[in-house]
Amino acid sequence: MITEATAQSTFVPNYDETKVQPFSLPDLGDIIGKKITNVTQWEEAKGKWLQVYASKMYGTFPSNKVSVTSKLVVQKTVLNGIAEMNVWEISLANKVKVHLLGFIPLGKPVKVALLGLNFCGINTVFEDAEIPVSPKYVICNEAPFFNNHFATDKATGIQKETWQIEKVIQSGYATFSVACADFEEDFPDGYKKGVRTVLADDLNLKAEDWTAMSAWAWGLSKMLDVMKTLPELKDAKMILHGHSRMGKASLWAAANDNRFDAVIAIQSGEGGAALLRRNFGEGIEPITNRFPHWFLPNFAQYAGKESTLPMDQHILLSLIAPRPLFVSSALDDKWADPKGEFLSAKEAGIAYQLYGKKGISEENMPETEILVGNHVNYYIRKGKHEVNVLDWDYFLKFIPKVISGSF
Ligand code: GTR
Repeated sequence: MITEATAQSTFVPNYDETKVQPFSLPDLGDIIGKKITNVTQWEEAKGKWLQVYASKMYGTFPSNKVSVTSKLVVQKTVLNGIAEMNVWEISLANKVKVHLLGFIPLGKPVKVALLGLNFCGINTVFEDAEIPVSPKYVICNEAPFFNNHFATDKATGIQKETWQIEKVIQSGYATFSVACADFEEDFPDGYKKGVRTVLADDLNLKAEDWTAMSAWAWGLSKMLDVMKTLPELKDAKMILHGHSRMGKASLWAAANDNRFDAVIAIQSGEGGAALLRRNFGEGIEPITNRFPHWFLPNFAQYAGKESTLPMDQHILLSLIAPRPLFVSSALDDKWADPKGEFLSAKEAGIAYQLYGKKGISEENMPETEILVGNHVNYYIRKGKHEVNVLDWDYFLKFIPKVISGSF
């Protein structure tokens, strides 16, 4: 049975650096009982850490294969002829229908394809009336764009600032988006109509073996299956990006699927890049109370006892090594604990070093709008919890380095 939140939260977030309790972080080698000094040992430890995350936090990431078939339902030239917009109707195991929206620059080889989950339906990402309106429950609910949590055709393009499709295309990159709700609607009972229930037999998993976070992460992998078949993308690096809860899912997806060549985790906070042991901003108690479907029920038991967890989130980031990683924060997004995101990204550098790559050498958090790091990048800007055009300026500085491999 899947439990739902019942307890009233008494959680009071700490926003005072002087009240952050001292903590020490688990070592990468803890899981194999010895200090890790080379990639072979780390590769062995990696499998075990993935198991820890799968059993304590995110649940199983499915390994059974399912059929993934796609049918192009919309194709047109957009943005004054510089890109082709496509919508594919994708069928998972001939049971679950997903819509993937993809923009491919025309007339030049594509070196990068971005993929991200959207919160509120593919028609919010770009203004075009031909993009189908999702029939799924979404967390957005602002009238007149949404009606009782269902997108209307008025929602077309309302999140275009977040996605910056035109800017990305002008930089020469392809960009793809899929709604998290196509895999699982984002509420505690969402699993009942999502992949965790409908594909239970195909994946040989019970709904409670995994979580919404794993369903979204696995969904990204299935979209990658389709993207890998597109001739235009045959030489493209595949870069995952995600904001907030979608940032958490992106990190978990990339940890499991190394076909993702790089990850941009934007303000992913608690359960994403931020250290769980740092008592600042959101904690395990509020996140598991408000979103019991995101994590396994046993994760909630670590609220207030974070130091007893075998892992912390620098290890999730380490699982992405040696692939380039970009962790980004926003100054006013204290709930996501920017410093906890920075420290975690910095600590993950240890895994990158095993591969001869460099993480972040700066000891302290950088000032706003200064990009630091090498294979692990970090930046914080002024302002709130959102993705904006300034963020994209920084992501677009990172992407050429992913292409060239030199940081
Ligand atoms: C918040 C949640 C965060 C973050 C955010 C979002 O309510 O507490 O962990 O995921 O939602 O996804 O925007």
